[in-house]
Amino acid sequence: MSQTLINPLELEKLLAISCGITTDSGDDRFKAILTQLLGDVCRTIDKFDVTDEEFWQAVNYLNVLGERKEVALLAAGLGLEHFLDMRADAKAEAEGTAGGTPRTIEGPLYVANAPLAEGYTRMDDGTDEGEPMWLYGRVTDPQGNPVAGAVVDIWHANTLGNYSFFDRSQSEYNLRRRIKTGADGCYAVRSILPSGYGCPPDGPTQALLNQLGRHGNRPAHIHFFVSAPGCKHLTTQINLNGDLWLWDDFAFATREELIADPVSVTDKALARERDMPSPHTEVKFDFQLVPSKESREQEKIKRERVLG
Ligand code: MBD
Ligand code: FE
Repeated sequence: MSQTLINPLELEKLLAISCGITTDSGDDRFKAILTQLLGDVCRTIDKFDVTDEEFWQAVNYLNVLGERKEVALLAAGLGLEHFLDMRADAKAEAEGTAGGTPRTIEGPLYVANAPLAEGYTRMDDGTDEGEPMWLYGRVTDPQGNPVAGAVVDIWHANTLGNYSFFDRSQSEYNLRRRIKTGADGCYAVRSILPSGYGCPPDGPTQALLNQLGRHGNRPAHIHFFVSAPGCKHLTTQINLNGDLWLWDDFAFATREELIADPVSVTDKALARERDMPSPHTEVKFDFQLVPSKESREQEKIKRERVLG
């Protein structure tokens, strides 16, 4: 089984030509990376004596993955997106720029340009009879001083675990909003408690997970981009405590510091003050941003994103 048939030198000769090592044009970094990656694929085929049928099945799988637009979903499920976080954390640690609220993955379901409000807004369109949620907190610097003019970009699923835009049955930008903080650094939204997400059961990501004996579920969570001039951009999520999948997220995004407790609010006067139904659930989460002078660090990672 692990008897290889191919001489490594012959493989290197093939790769040198197929990856353009023997030409002057093209991009050297790209050539080097592809040589490594393609070589790893070839060595894997040789090591496991991968059959032609298996190879063409894999080719077809990649086609289906692309057709269904699930490549980013699979990247999350295989832990590749989390691996990028592990590297970013290690880099920040090494550079002495670690600190603030921890990052965790963006995931594949962000939509840019959600409606922008000052201080407070409502995120749900009122059609989903979920548990009303008051989500609020403060953006500060590491010393605890409020950060004014921070933009808190929030997105989350409905009670079925579905996200607007990708779920065409929801209204435009439902459960997606941006809130700009005032002088107190505070943000607050009225929304509904989200449910956890499950991979499309008939999709290629779930099919692969099945072959690995894994599930494709995420605990209930809320996504955030938090940014402000002079601060390092933060991509993160909070997980709602008590969820069955809290420590068994198929996308590896849970972190101890990012767990928030949903608390039942029965104080009628407080509900009235918030213009919320009584009772409702509140979720409080504060963000700490780390200062940064580099404009590249102040923005989210460049990545092709949907524009509503
Ligand atoms: C999600 O909602 C999500 O956040 C991730 C990372 C993957 C799939 C669905
Ligand atoms: Fe999500």
